[in-house]
This record gives sequence, structure tokens and C-alpha cells, in this order.
Amino acid sequence: MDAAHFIRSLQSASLSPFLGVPCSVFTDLINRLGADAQSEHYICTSEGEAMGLAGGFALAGRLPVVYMQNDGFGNAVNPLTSLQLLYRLPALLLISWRGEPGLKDAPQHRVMGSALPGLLERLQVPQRILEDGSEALDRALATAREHFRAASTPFAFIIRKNYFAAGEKIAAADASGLSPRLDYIRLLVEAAGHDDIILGATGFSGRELQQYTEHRGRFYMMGSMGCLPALGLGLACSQPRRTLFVLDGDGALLMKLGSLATIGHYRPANLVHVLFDNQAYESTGGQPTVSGGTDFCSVARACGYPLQEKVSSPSQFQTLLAALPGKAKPLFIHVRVRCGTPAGLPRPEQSAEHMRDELMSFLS
Ligand SMILES: Cc1ncc(C[n+]2csc(CCOP(=O)(O)OP(=O)(O)O)c2C)c(N)n1
Repeated sequence: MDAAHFIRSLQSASLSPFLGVPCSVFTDLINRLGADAQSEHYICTSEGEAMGLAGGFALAGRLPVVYMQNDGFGNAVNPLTSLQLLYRLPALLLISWRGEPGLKDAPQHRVMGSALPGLLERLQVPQRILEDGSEALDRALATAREHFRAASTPFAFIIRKNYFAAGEKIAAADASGLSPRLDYIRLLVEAAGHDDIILGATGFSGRELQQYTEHRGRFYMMGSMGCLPALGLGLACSQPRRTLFVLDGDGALLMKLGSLATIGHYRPANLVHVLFDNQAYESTGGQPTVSGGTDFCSVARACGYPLQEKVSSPSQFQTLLAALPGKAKPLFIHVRVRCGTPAGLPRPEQSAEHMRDELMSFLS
């Protein structure tokens, strides 16, 4: 499906604005939305937030379109049930079908991939799996419009992996002078003690940690976007003699920014929270996040982290790592990085259970 045609068809059916959290299935769609000044478009920090925003547009009499990965559908369920379905507010949901049964995909999509159609049905959200071609789209749109008229609640289009063309990765905003994340990850793993724990988030920080470094205490959290700082807090509280490094992404941190307040409240004296901020959802196609307007060190300070450091070069990072034992913790380190990862970065071959077993046997 041509993304420009798709957007025009929805707009002709009075559907607008577009908003959501990226999935690589929507790279081409989001590129077109970003490039077209006529399309009203909002990039959100979580799918739950997107549903709230959609509720506001619906109250103003509009028919918003919310795109999300099916992994993110979980975040949307709460407002879907107690906002859209309670107040009867319409929205067209575009949900990517990662982990569609029978197709190869990353393991974190398996459960939601098979559950999605049934979940929508249980929630009484009518759905269409979109078939290719503009006639199929027109028919689905007519059904959705009729549903909005009759019931005034959300309608879901399930979007298969290859529905839109692959789409070019969005070229990052000017990041000249900045180093890529992997330069910093390598330095951190070198500096970490043998007994320390290093956690990598959904997105490229976890994948690079897993693929390009060796440390017995490393762990890549593949899914559950935004949950890594909380998982790190649990480990840090249970393993007080080890230093625990959380390698975060700006998209992931923004998704659950409340974790900063929780960590700042409990103040684990062994946690180092490193944010690799490329101002993008790089691993889903480089779509911009809203992080450019957020001063993360100030937020961490206000949430109770006793120390925050801003880093913009690997040598600065190295100096900081050398002085780490004497620094107050939880320590927040904001590293501004540029987008870019080695070509062909594979997904890990180990299963999730294997990664769990490795970390647990290291800890015991
Ligand atoms: C709840 C949820 N929503 C969306 C996704 C899809 N997704 C996977 S990685 C990612 C981008 C992560 O961005 P960031 O944390 O900045 O890391 P980067 O990709 O830049 O390394 C997104 C949106 C997901 N896995 N889970």
C-alpha cells in the first residue's frame, strides 16, 4: 500500500489527526506524515498517552487515528476501556501485527501476536485485518465510518508486516560532533567490575550490549519498553554489593518517566542510570522523539537522584567512569549520542529463558 494514498484516503473520510508511537511496520507511513505539512501529526511517548490525546480530539468532535505496535496495545488497553469505551469516544486504531502466527518475528511478539484479534473481540472493539489494495481500504473505511456513526467507539485496523513499503530510515537531525552509542557501551563494559550487572533496554542499547560485548552480568530486556529502570531497581535493591548499570534509550525512558521518581525515592546506592539520548526511536526507523525539549538531568535532580552528569564525548565518559566509586548514587548520566549502529546488527540467537538463566546463575 502506498502510504501517501493511505493517508489521503483516511483524510478524505474525515479521519485526522494522526498520532501514536512508532513501529517499524509504520516507517513509511510516519515518514510521509512527517514530510507533509498538511497532515496533522503528533508523536507520543506511550500508547496510553496517545489514547488520552485521541480522547481530547474526539471530545472536540474529531475522528483521530492512533497508530501503535501490538506490543504497545497493552499500554493502550487501560484508557481504551475506561476512556474511549466508557465515554463512547471514537478513534481509528492502526495496530501492527507483529508476531502474526505462522510468520517469523522477534520472540517478544509471540504472545501478543496470537492474542491480539481475540483481545480486541473480548473488548468489543470491531476489527479488520487490512488486505492490500485501495478497494479493500475503501471498504474497511466505510465499515469503520458506519461503526463510528452507530456506536461512537474505537474501530481497529490490524496491519500486517508488509502492508506498507519498507520505508527509508529517517535521517537524524544534525548530530555532528556526537559519537555513536556503541563507543560508550564498549567503554562502560570495559570499566565495569566483574561482579557488576549491566542491563540493556529495548531498542539498540540492549541489542548492541548483547551483540558486541562480553560480560557475564549483562542482560538484554527485549520487550516491555520503558520497564528497564524499574527492573534495575529491583535487582539493585536485592544485590546491594554490586554496581548496577541501566543502559536506557530516550524513547524508552520517556515511555515510563515515572521510574525516575521511584528510583529517586528509594535511592539505591548502587545504581547508575545511563541514558543514551539520540532524540529518536532509532530501532523502529529513526522517528523523532520529543526528547529535544526535555532536560533529563533536571528531571532526575527534581526526582531525587543526588547526582546527575551530562556527557558529550567518550573521553569525558571515560573520566567519569574512572571516578565512579566516589560518586553519589543513584547517579544519572545523560549521554547525547548520534544515531547509527553497525550495519546488519542481528537479533540475539539466545532465547529469553537462556538470557534469564545466564544472569541468574551469575548472580548466584
Ligand atoms: C510498548 C511498546 N511500544 C512500542 C514498541 C516498539 N518499539 C521498540 S523499540 C522502540 C524505540 C525505542 O526507542 P529508544 O528507547 O529511544 O531506543 P533506540 O531505538 O533509539 O535505541 C519502539 C517504539 C515496543 N516495543 N513496546
